[in-house]
This record gives sequence, C-alpha cells and structure tokens, in this order.
Amino acid sequence: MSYALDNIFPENLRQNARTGVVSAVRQAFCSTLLLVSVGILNGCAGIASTLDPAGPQAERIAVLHWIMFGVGGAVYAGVLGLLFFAVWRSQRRAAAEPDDARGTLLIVGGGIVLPLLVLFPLWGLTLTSMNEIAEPPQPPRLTIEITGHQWWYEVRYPDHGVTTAGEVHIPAGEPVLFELRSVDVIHSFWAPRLAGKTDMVPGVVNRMWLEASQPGTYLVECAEFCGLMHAKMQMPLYAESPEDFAAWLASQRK
Ligand SMILES: [Cu+2]
Repeated sequence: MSYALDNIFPENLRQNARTGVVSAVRQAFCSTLLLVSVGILNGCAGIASTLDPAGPQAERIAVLHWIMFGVGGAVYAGVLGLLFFAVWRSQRRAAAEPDDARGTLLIVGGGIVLPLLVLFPLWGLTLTSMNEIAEPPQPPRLTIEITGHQWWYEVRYPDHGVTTAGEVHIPAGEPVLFELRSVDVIHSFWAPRLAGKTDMVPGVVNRMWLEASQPGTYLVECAEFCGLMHAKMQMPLYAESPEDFAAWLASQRK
C-alpha cells in the first residue's frame, strides 16, 4: 500500500499545483480582458471624467494618473509574464530541489528592492504634484462660499451680495477660491474635470481653488456618502467668459 501511495501522491500534488497555476493564469487573463473592455466602454471623455481634464489642477492630476497607470500596468504585465513562464517551465521540467540562496535573492530583490525602486519615485512624484497644485498660479480675484446641505448646495458670492443654490457660475481662465462648509454631515466638493476633491465638514471652513481653462458646463458632485440622496447631490458649474460672468452677476444682483 505504502508503495502505491509513494508513487501516486507526489504526482497528484504536482497535478494539483499545475491545475492551480493554470486556473490562476486563466483568471488573470480574464480579469485583464474585463478591465480593458470596461475602460474602453467607459471611454475617457464625458462630463464627469477625470481623464478629460479641463483645468490646470485636473491636468496635473491626470498626468500623475497616467504615469501610475503605466507603471502599475508594467508591474502587472511583468507578474503575468512570470506566471506564464512558471507554467511553461513546470510543464517541461520536473520540480527542482529548492535553492535557498536563489529564494532569498528573489525575496529580497523582488519583495524589497524592486518595490522600493518603483514606489519611491511615485511617492516623490505624488508629493511634487500635490505641491504644484496647492497654490493657484495667481491670487484668485473671486471667492465663492459653498455650503453643503442634505442634499443640495447653497452658493454665495460674498463680495457681490449674491446667493444662489444648485448651480455655480465662475469666470473661465482664472483661478477661483472656494470656501467650503457643511451644515449637517460631511460632504465632499468635487468637479472631476477641474480639480480634486475637498471635504465639506460641519464646523470647519475648507479652502480650495480651481480653474476652468475654457468656458463650458462642468459637473460638481458630492464625493462623500452623505445619506439616501447622496448620488443625486450634483450641480452644474458654468464657466463663462469674464464678460458673460459679469453680466450674470449683474443680473443676479437685481
Ligand atoms: Cu453630500
């Protein structure tokens, strides 16, 4: 009996390992296909697409995104390549005796040195990008106060005595300062094509700036789950030429 087990068991184990690797490769291949097709279907454009930047802040963020996407894609392709190589080799060679020195080299090189070489530059790039978009290129001339309510936005132009709700107008081609508040729960102010997200926290005034390079209609949406109607907490942001914006402001003042 023991004779039979000795012979059959190792072969079973090898078979199991091979089946496991083949199924992992199949899963990795399918998820890659899925990710690529979802990406293509979603497209890179649209009113809420961060991949279609329309202002200096969003452009910087998009560049960072594409660099991270490229590096992440290269790492993913590398891991897939190694996986395919392992399957290919396991079908040609019997399992070799474990080699401790090679194993240690692989763990130190692939598990410590390589991640540090990849992650440190990305970290530096992230800090540089954050620093670059922290301050506007010139001091904003216009301040807009936005207060988050469940589930709408109150919009005030304090220097002009104008208060509106549910839409925001800005002049295109110049930075605008936003003062963000909330009266109930935490919301987050996000215009995906223009800038990153900034939380609206009760009892706190958060400041951020954004700029629309061209006149157009953009979307603002709440990016922090804030209750049942969170998904509907959106408003249009109209970036207008300075003349159109001045005319709109004058009409509101009446
Ligand atoms: Cu909200």
